[in-house]
Amino acid sequence: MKNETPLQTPSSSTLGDILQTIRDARHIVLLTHQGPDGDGLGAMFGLYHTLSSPNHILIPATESRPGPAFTCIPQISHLTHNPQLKDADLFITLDAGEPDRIEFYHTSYKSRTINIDHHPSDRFAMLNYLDTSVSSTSEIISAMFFEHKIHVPPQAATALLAGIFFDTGGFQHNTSSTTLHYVAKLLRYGGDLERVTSYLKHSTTPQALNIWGQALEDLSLEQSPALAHTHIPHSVLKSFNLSSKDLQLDKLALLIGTISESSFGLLATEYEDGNLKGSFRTDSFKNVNVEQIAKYLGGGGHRYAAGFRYKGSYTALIADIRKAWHNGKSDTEIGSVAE
Ligand SMILES: [Mn+2]
Repeated sequence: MKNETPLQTPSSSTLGDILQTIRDARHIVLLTHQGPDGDGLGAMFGLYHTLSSPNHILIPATESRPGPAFTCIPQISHLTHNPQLKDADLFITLDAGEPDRIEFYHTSYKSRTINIDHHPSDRFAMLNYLDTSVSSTSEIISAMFFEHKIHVPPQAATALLAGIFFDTGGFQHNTSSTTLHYVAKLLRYGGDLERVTSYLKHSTTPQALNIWGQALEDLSLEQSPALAHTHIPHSVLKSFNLSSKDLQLDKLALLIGTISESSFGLLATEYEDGNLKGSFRTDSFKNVNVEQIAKYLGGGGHRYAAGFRYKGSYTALIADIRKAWHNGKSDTEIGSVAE
């Protein structure tokens, strides 16, 4: 932590303070770091599409033109490369890191600047909201909207999904259960993740994303063991009338296995009434052997990916997994969780 300067104390602000300051301003310029990326642009356009109104002008501005992949962000053509900086009563710097990396930024704007970032950064602005524990600046903007019950239009939802997708490498790292919960909410607000992923050359069907969104909203985290789990009831599966392959449930299971607060993940699919198919996934660094737990349940697989079939309710299954875990504690193969 660096010392704050005594003359003008840069403050740590809440998302509520920040929202109020944005609402009180009329002419707001949105800025990000040089060579704008998916997160900086996603956060910018999340704000732009949500908060713009005739009396409330938001201007997303970059010096350089972003790469063609970012045309997945709706109306990115509204980006200005020649903004009217004099007229601005507020600047918002997004995903910026240090002030000298920010396009169009000048230190004289400090008393009119809000800095929102997930990088370690000096508190160089009047209001600063810094959280290095989250995936992205777009996740912070999503939190601000959801915590204050602000309606997020579909175009903003798509922009924020693009930001989160970009900074997590397609949910491969820094992805917490909160990140995925926000992703689910953004999908429900009409965010088009398919548009985002297809621009980044990963094609996933709308039906798959729809069912993923439903499953991720129901995600739970257990403490002991640290299991992230969700299930797809038979009624939901039937309504899609597609195979688990078409719904890309293997990718969903993989995604649940990446959640940072958990040691392993479970996706349970009720393929017939009262019959579940379970998929465990984990990462090598988490030091859990999911094959041992699957074996206990009559299945198999390998250390990092294993499956089983189970007759009974989802609740009973979770209880049995807990039992398997605690019985296996003496067997270091199952329970040797790195702390
Ligand atoms: Mn970022």
